[in-house]
Amino acid sequence: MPYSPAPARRSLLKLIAAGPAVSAVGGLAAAAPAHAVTVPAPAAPATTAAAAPGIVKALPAEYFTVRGTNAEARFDAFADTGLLTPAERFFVRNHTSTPVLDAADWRLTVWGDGLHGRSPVHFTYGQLRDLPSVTRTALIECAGNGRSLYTSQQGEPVTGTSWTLGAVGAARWRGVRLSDVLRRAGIAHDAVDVQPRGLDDPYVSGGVDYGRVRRPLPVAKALDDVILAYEMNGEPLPYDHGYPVRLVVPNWVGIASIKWLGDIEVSTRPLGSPWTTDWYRLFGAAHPAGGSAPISRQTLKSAYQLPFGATLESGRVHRLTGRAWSALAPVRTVEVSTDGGAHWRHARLLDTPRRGGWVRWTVPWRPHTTGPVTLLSRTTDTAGNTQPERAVHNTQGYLFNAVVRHPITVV
Ligand SMILES: Nc1nc2c(c(=O)[nH]1)N[C@H]1C(S)=C(S)[C@@H](COP(=O)(O)O)O[C@H]1N2
Ligand SMILES: [Mo]
Repeated sequence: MPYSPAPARRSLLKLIAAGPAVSAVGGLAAAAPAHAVTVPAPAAPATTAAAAPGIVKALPAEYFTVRGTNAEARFDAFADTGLLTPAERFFVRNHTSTPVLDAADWRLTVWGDGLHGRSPVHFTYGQLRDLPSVTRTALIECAGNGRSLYTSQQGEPVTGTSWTLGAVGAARWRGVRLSDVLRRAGIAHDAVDVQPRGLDDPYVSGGVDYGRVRRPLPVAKALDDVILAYEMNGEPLPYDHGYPVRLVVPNWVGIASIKWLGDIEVSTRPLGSPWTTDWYRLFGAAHPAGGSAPISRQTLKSAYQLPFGATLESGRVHRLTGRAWSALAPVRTVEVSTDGGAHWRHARLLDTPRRGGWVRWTVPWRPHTTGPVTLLSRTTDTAGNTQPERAVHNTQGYLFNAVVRHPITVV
């Protein structure tokens, strides 16, 4: 019998009393709980903040572009960040709105026929914090990061949030291994899938209620490197990033990293959800009828930390910078072209490449003529994956991996 999270578990506090505007930013911020247990500090409102319904933190226009219920980080502005993306600069992808939960009455329920005892097992926040902790740096990148380039660069229509390149960030996550939690809950040898589910509101689109955000993971991945994270860059998770506990699924598409974790089903039969059937498969002419298998790993990318349409002065040396990353293997090289792809040279890597992390790179360039220029960058990883000239189209615009054509003007 499917387990349903009790409404009492969702600490919406005074929000419900506040009326129908439960997801209003002001309402959420105003209702930030004053409870004990490490509660993230609400961000100070910025004067330049744009409105994104349901996002708690401030979204200053110099750092974010609001896209519906989501906030994209400005990739060019990553130039002043290090290897870790500060939490207040991290993109937010919300299907509905950020629930303001209270760690003190939060419970994780692990349930399903894939447990020895077959009855649900509960963990409080305190119990999770008492388990051995692990810390690791991982990128979270939306499957649709770069989606708008299918259209702007390849002339192909796609559906979904029109991200440019900023639906990605790197953080140092601390939490407990999902494998430790599943073993303590009594996962059976014949379990094949686990399905984590969020406590945010059910996702309703086009009049269809798809239920709470959830997506199955094969047991092999679940027992490998997945973390139930309660800290991001040394602080409690911010509300928008899954407080009190989220999944972090390294190298997989962002949707796997379920925020505001409420329960995990453990099953002896393969599980599905709209997030593996309707979405997060590759549909279109280049793919099997009915779509590909559900997508899992992210791909590789590189990009300049420069606004699209930037103007650079002719006759002086510019230190161009960017980042490159691959979920498949450590980055090996980054090549750049400042003449639309006719000539390529190597950029200098500033960090030690690591699978699932990014490297910063730099290259000096002295333009001699004026006018429009297309800057290109192309990364290759140690497994031999390289960014192609064109990404293979899919109707929902996932896994864009092509060389980005970055327009600038030399004046
Ligand atoms: N519960 C829940 N988990 C979620 C989502 C969501 O809307 N609800 N969005 C997913 C998607 S599509 C992505 S890309 C990542 C984004 O994580 P972030 O908002 O912390 O950057 O969270 C994932 N986890
Ligand atoms: Mo995503």
